[in-house]
Amino acid sequence: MGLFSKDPIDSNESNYFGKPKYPPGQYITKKFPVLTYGVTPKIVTADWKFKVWGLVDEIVTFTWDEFMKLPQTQMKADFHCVTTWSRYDDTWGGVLFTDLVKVLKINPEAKHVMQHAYGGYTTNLPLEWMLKEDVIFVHTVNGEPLERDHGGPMRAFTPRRYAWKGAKWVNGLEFMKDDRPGFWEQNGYSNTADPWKEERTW
Ligand SMILES: Nc1nc2c(c(=O)[nH]1)N[C@H]1C(S)=C(S)[C@@H](COP(=O)(O)O)O[C@H]1N2
Ligand SMILES: [Mo]
Repeated sequence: MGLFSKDPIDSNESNYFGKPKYPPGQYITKKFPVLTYGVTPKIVTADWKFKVWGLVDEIVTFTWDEFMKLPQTQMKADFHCVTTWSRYDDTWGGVLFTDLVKVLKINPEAKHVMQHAYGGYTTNLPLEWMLKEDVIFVHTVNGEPLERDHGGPMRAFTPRRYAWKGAKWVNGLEFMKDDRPGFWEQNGYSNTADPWKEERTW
């Protein structure tokens, strides 16, 4: 079998947030392709920093150890890449955005969030969508440390959106009043990125 399996899929199944398990136009893969634009940063956890700025009452910088002291969650979810492959039922471990925000002082004017990453990648989402209960900063996949090519030591993952909405090597969040396009959003990918509506480009 090649990279993509075209086995028949049961389109009656739904996922945990009520959407069909298999979004239109996606193939199942058991491999985990790497999609990186540009360099692959090399970050060790001892040097890793995660900064929160913009419309917050206090700028905060977390070290790795501080981030690990936040509540840790394991979650089964599916990963949809805009280039039409999807991975199903991996277990993702890390810190939920909803747990992170509990220790932040976000200004009520903040309506949008920019994820920033080592290497300069960015991606934007409305704060309301970041607050979905499955948006997670991942350091562990299926019990193993997240591989460097996949964003290790830490990446963001937004299961309800195409995967470019999660920054690999994530190192910060910027809270904003107005929306601003991130890297792929400036280069033709959809701003909203809903796999069930096939919002791939704009
Ligand atoms: N920092 C960074 N994050 C990124 C990307 C990237 O190029 N750089 N690519 C995005 C895209 S387009 C996808 S599909 C996923 C791919 O994740 P993977 O390489 O682990 O499969 O990461 C997203 N996050
Ligand atoms: Mo992608």
